[in-house]
Amino acid sequence: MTQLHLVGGFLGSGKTTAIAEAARQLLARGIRVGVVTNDQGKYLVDTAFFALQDVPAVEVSGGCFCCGYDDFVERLSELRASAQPQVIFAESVGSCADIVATVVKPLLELRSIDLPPSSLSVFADARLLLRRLQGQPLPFSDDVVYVFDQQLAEAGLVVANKIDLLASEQHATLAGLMATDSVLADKRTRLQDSTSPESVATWLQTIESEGLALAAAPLDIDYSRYGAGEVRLAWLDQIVDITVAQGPVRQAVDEALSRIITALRKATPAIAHLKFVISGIDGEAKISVTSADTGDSWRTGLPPLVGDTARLLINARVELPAETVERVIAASFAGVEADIRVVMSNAFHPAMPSPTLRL
Ligand SMILES: Nc1nc2c(ncn2[C@@H]2O[C@H](COP(=O)(O)OP(=O)(O)OP(=O)(O)O)[C@@H](O)[C@H]2O)c(=O)[nH]1
Ligand SMILES: [Mg+2]
Repeated sequence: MTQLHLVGGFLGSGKTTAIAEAARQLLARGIRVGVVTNDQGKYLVDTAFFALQDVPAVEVSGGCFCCGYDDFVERLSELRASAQPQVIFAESVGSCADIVATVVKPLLELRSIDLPPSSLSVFADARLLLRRLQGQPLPFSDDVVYVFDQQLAEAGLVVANKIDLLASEQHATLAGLMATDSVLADKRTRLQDSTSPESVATWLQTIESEGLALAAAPLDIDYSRYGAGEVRLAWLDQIVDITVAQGPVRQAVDEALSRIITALRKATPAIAHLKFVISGIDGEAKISVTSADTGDSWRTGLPPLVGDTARLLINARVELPAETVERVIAASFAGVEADIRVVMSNAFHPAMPSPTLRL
């Protein structure tokens, strides 16, 4: 029987990182794995990332699982036929909530595909979750924070991720706040570092072994607030070629990324997730920045890029008008000494959520 694990939670919370590590561990045990990625956009860093890790991945793009339920079911069938996975992870787009009513229950009750989900993990960046539970403001508007809260409220298992980025004395504080929170107290929760194989192994054990982790009741959610939160976020997907007269192109790519990150941080603290796949002749790498990240530690992920050209796939999810994000990125490129060609650019705000089904 194929296991289907649903993984949700806010943008940049670490879903893909945890799934990729879990997939590595399963593959090492000889278990076939597949992934369904999901996004409002069509040119997805996450799908490219799973391909880099040799994990079979299909995508539901151009909308969330709930608004593209039929597409989701079709992609699941396609994945089963092509990769015959024994375990499937489905990562919902980080702006999506109400998964229990629109995905879990339809899969359990309608059986249009014989693939009842085994778990629903909802990830949150431990730094944001701690602030939220301490009553401190998050760098997003109230409607976006409403989406963050609703995601947690429907979790079967809450994963407070990136725990390694909190001081050790804050771990107990966070665990204590989760244990006494009116919404989270009844839920299974765990602190996780998804960059640690041991920590991900424990998550995997939890979702594999317990037929738990599916929230019992659908959310009582206000769709106008949820929709308002989604619509406030801008999506920008771009493919950009950067070429210099003589390699390595690394310095120009470093400068382009540095300018984009600095300019977006200046424009807003509400960078939900800014991610890049950088491809050069010597390999590919993913780089991410979220609102909780400061400084330039992103730079450590930059590959050598010894050739004279590199391609960037950019996925920016930021609380700003979409045209502002596009303008800020264009202005950042203008200052870089290199030939920069924008191959594709798509900037938009997601539509109001309109689920295919709601049970
Ligand atoms: N230090 C640390 N970094 C992490 C951890 N989990 C994820 N990250 C980093 O957080 C960033 C975002 O991780 P992703 O896995 O892409 O997050 P995501 O939830 O899939 O993001 P979206 O798909 O855009 O919603 C990346 O830079 C990861 O390397 C963790 O447990 N600890
Ligand atoms: Mg992801």
